[in-house]
Amino acid sequence: NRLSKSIEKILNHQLKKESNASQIYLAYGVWADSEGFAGVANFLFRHAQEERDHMTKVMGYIMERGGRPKIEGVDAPPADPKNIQECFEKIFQHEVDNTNAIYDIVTLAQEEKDWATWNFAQWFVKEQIEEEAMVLGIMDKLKIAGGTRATSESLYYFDSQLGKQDDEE
Ligand code: OFO
Repeated sequence: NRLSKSIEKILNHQLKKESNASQIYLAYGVWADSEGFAGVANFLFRHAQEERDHMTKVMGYIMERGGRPKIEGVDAPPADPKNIQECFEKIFQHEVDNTNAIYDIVTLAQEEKDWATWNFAQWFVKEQIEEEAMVLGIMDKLKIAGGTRATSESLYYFDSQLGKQDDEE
């Protein structure tokens, strides 16, 4: 059966959120590179691509269910972070916000007894657990490196490790 109008609408909202997420990671990656954090930039650029993959996943699902994806303009990314700590704090807040948006899809799918969409959204529920854990893990490493008082040596090490980090960690 086809998607209901309300499910189509919430999925299109999510499609746009994933595009915006990709833009945030891109913008922060450019910022990180300009600050000399080549490893962080590399990590953020790779993640921007993952967000774009999330967007196309939602787009594909809407089409598969007979709906019409809306490809709209993306929002301007937020201002540059003040420092590397704020960069990851903002990213973490963004991921928590995205998790809540996914939960809204699950809730609506449940209310409408749209079990296909409910099942589709479970992939994102799992993905958000991983993404939040990944960002928290990076924030822990930053803390160990000395937080705002980190030496340039420890930041250098942090940066080179992040450049090599496996995205699906
Ligand atoms: Fe698409 O998972 Fe992050 O935002």
